[in-house]
Amino acid sequence: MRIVVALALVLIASGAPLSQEVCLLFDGDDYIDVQTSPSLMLLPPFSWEAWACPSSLAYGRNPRVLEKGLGFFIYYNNEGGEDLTRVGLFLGSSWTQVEVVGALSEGVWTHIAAVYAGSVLRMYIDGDLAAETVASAEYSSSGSPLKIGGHSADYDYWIGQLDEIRVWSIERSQADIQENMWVQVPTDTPGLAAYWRFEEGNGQIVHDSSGNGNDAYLGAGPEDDPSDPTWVGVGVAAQHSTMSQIKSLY
Ligand SMILES: [Ca+2]
Ligand SMILES: [Ca+2]
Repeated sequence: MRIVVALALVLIASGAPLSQEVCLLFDGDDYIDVQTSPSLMLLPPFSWEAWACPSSLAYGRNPRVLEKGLGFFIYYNNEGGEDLTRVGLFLGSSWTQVEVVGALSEGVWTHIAAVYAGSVLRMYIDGDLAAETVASAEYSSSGSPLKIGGHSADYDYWIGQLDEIRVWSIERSQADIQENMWVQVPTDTPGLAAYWRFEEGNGQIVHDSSGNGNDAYLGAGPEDDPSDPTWVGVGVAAQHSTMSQIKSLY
């Protein structure tokens, strides 16, 4: 009976399932710079999320899933063996962040979401609330590019796969996160500021499926270059079977 109920919940989610996915593999010096645009000049509330599958966690610094200058980030910290996954944003004159130990494993896809509505910063791991903190200093929207796979100052590169990166101009509830982490989000979804599905499978351009035009090229330039992440299949769907989807709903 539990399985029947869970499958029903999957089916009522808003988009098509994440199946037959491709994604991008970042090998330790790869990145994507998304130039800022009005849709990415966010003020609270806003939310950001990604699927991440590290191929190595041995890197001794702070590999980035994404970072937007003095704006917001998701990264992994293992500088002293801490094994921390962090989300944060720049408030007032310093970073405010929350963290959780042991959220990531090599070769395993994990969903990381952050929500900031102007007073509390929350982090969700695989749809579960993992950490939160009061955070009420003023947020100034950053005009920096949104860098996927690296630190804004060009270091701390991700080693592994990334997929389904979404930025929202609204507060996403836990139910929103849980219901949509496994499915494609329709282009006209209210509050969807930017959305990279990484479904192109070839070429230099990752398209923004939000409708806001935040397309970007791979690596350092629009031609093939050593900083290009590599198209690989299958993405998120590969390591999350139907059973793990069901498990995630309980
Ligand atoms: Ca994908
Ligand atoms: Ca390139």
